[in-house]
Amino acid sequence: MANAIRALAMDAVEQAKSGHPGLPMGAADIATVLFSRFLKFDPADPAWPDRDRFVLSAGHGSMLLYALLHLTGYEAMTIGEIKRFRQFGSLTPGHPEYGHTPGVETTTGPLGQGLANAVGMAIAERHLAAEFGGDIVDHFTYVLTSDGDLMEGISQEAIALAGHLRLKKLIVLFDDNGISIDGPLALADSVDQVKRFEAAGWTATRIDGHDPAAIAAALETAKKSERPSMIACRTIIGFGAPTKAGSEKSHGSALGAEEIAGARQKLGWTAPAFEIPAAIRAQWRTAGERGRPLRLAWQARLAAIDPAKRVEFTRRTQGALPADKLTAAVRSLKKNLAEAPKEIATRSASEFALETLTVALPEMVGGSADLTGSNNTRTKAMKAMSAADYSGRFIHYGVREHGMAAAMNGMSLHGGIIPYSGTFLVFSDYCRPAIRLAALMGRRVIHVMTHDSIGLGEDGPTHQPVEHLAALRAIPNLKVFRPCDAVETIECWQLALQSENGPSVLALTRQNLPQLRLGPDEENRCARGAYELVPAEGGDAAVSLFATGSEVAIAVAARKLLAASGIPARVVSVPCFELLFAAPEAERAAIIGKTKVNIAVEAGMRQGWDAITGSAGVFVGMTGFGASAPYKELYQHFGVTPEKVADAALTRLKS
Ligand SMILES: Cc1ncc(C[n+]2csc(CCOP(=O)(O)OP(=O)(O)O)c2C)c(N)n1
Repeated sequence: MANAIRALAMDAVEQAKSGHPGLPMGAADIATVLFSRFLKFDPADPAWPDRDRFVLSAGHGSMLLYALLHLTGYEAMTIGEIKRFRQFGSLTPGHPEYGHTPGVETTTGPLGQGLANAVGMAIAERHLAAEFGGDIVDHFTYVLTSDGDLMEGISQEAIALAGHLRLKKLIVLFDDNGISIDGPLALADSVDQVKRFEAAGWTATRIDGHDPAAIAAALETAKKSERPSMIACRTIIGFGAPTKAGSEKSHGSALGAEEIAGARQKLGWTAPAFEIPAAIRAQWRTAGERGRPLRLAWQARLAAIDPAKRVEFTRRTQGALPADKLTAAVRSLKKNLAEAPKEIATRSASEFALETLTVALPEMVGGSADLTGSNNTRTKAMKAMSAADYSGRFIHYGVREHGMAAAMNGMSLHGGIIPYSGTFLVFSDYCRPAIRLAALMGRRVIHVMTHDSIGLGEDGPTHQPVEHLAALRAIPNLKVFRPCDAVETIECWQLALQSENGPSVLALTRQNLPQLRLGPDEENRCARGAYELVPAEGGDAAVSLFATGSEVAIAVAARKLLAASGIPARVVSVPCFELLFAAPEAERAAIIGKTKVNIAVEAGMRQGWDAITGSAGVFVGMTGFGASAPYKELYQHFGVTPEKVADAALTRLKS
């Protein structure tokens, strides 16, 4: 059975003339034992909520997964798809892509991410089991990792968090082949991975990864462990290849006809390319059918639980929002602000919103990378999640931004949870690879990122984001929200929650801001990405002032100065570029308007703004790094002030 995986991997890579045969050939025995005897799955229902998850963290070994999906009977994964490995539009892209290929649990390729996603999946499993009961939620999360996964820094964050939370249903199979691209691992690494995992609170063991009995025994033991488990499986990369096995030469290129012929001989595999002998195919099909009765039994258990609980479980796992509750929550929050306006930081406005939103949406699971008191992401009622109580809805991620963001992706992929986080905006750099994957996979994860500009003041340039808004806006399918006051903060939260098919970042201030949206207003004015907050007075607008977040108040003050000079100016708040750019052309043109002078105000870099102001527009913001000082002084020093904005408008009007 394992040789069927090896043959398909060799043949598909050969046909594509590119790909990675080494890992599938080396890890074939591990995968065969796992898929034929342990993994709870049903190819007829790839999204069954209580299936075991299998994450191929070493995504370059994608042919391992595609071969398994084909052999166990995932209908879509035909031999034709295997033959079209790495071709445009096939179900067999170079690296596994979530949402593209049924049976692929997460997009992997950037090493380390899959392992950290799996930690999130295992957290989600424990949390939902605590909430809905072990009858309905009770599955394992298995991960296949490579040396590369374990060398990446993110793996340390993931391993430490999993060990701390004692995620006993997480089992890592380490393809311990001692080879990476450059050659033997000894060139760059000498970590004892078993000791490393043990130090992080895992059960860890070392076995022969080509001995099915040893693999099965280790998995049996791991399933009974009270801690997460790591099984280091000593394997030979490219197992079976006569001259390239055990060498980096089998890692990432086609083996060549001669080597493949030699491997067939060595493995005793006589079938032609892409053909699987009937008896072996039948064994694999039997392996694929094991899960059906388990799924049916689970469905019967689900049908037998309290109907209200079943409805809620189904809603949660399908990712459907409780629309009425969300609308009511937003309405009451906005009513409250209309009656008693608040001059608060948007991070505090976010906390104010969360107090109500997290009650309306029990699927929200919050957290912070050790900045809870600064990010304001923990509400009064939220219990911390811990190994002793997985029902807690607040995760103290520790100082692990990257691991946090990747675990959130895993929670979202698992289903049943809308994860949101907290850190400083400047540390979005530490989350970026995972945010990019959330965007690529179209997952609803929400990052609360506070201290969003020089407005944080005395912590200085190391902590003051300047290029981060532009850098985040450059990620496709990511919504970057920068609300200007408490009302916009609520509206942006609503939009982030409703953003079913993509992640969001909420960039929030440390410093207090005036409430600019006054009076009752049920419309979500942030929904179009930008809107005229204050119209021009005393004639048609000669100047449009565009701003986000804390700089909107500066634009409003500049408008007043211009009015005093007899210049009518309008202020457009731009809480979300992505939504504005997604609006129909005519609507976008109307919002942007056609005044003689366009000025953008943002305490960040100019990059990206020309799409709104035009290249002839004026930008008032940052041109380099910030400095350490009280924030009001910094705004003066860097010239992000109403006076500078008004001066710029007057100068431009005269030219
Ligand atoms: C973050 C990241 N950096 C670099 C790469 C490129 N890359 C792909 S596989 C690999 C290492 C291969 O070694 P290993 O993980 O042991 O896999 P094996 O050779 O056993 O297949 C590298 C550096 C990547 N995919 N992701």
